[in-house]
This record gives sequence, C-alpha cells and structure tokens, in this order.
Amino acid sequence: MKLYDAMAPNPRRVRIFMAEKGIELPIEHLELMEGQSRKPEFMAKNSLGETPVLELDDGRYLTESIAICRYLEHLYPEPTLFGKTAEEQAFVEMWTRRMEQLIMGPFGAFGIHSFEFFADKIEQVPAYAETQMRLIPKRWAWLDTEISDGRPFIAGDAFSVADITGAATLMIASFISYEIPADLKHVSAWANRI
Ligand SMILES: N[C@@H](CCC(=O)N[C@@H](CS)C(=O)NCC(=O)O)C(=O)O
Repeated sequence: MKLYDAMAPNPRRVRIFMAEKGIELPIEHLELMEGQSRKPEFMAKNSLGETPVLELDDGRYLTESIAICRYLEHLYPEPTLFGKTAEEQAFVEMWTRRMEQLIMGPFGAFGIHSFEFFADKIEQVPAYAETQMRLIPKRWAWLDTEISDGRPFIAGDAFSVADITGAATLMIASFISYEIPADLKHVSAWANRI
C-alpha cells in the first residue's frame, strides 16, 4: 500500500488516524499549490484530482478520507477509532457525518468559493462564501451545546475518527486565522484536550 498525501486537511485526517494506530506506509507527497494533484498522471488515480489516495496492493486506488480510515481500521483494529460495540459504531458514524457536514463543511465551502486556487474548479459565488463565514460561529455554538453533557470526546467517552475530523477542521481554522469564540467553553476544552 502507498498513501498519496499533501499538506492539507483531508490528508491530515488520514495521517492523524495512521499516527494514532502507529501505521507506517510508503508516502508520496504532492504539492497541491503547484497543481500536482490536477496533473493527468494523478487524475488517473483519482479523477477528482484530490488527496488523500490510498494505492492498494492489488493496484486499485481508494479515495475519500473516511473510506481510507475505515479500511485501515479493519487492517489495524487497535486502538479502535470507529467504535467497538454497535452503539459506539453508530454514534461515531453519526458524529463523523455531523463533523464533516456541519463543522468542517462551512470552512470548505468558504474556501472553495473564495480562494483563487479553486477558481477554475467550480463557479465561485463570493456571497455564498460570506454566508458560510457567518454560519461558522453558529455551528461551533451548536457543537458547544451538544457536548456540554460532560463527554470528553465528540462521540462519547473515547477518542474517535469524529475527533480527527474536528482536529482537521481546527487546522483549516488556524490557516484562515479563525479563532473559536472564547465563550464556547466546552468546545475550547475539547480543542485543548485533542
Ligand atoms: N471528500 C474528500 C475531499 C478531498 C479533498 O478535498 N482534498 C483536497 C485537500 S484537503 C485536495 O487534495 N485538493 C486538491 C485540489 O483541489 O487541487 C475526502 O474526504 O478525502
């Protein structure tokens, strides 16, 4: 197996996941800002031109960070990051989707609709980017209330892949100099904890 990696939030999710499990794989680093993921040889591996990509031993290419993490979880079960029991797995799934769509999503939409880098990838709507920036503090406030029940991690008592998506979101936040509102004490404590 081989990981196609880059200095960006989604590949970072896979790298954190691998680090938590002590997984070491051959890694090829791509410079996204130089357009390396959009070159034909890489598009042949992932037609979306995005990282991360995991090259399997049979020559197939697995994309989507969570799919890659789920595959690695099967190969390297310990420590479990997708939950062990049916209930744990269901709540990790629930929170992974919520963290991706509701917490990471607005940052991604803001970036895609405002950074020059994405100008030829989609039709950018700057006003939509502004709505996403206004949405971000509301979503963090929502998360703060959700985790105000004293749970240490996003999906419950155990650190999971849902926290890893949160960690990647903190990376995007710091990249655009966005600070989590200080009055959100549960989210702030969680961010410090992870
Ligand atoms: N849904 C995909 C998103 C992958 C993605 O957006 N990757 C970005 C880095 S965070 C990328 O490689 N972008 C390259 C480009 O747009 O040129 C996942 O979860 O892995």
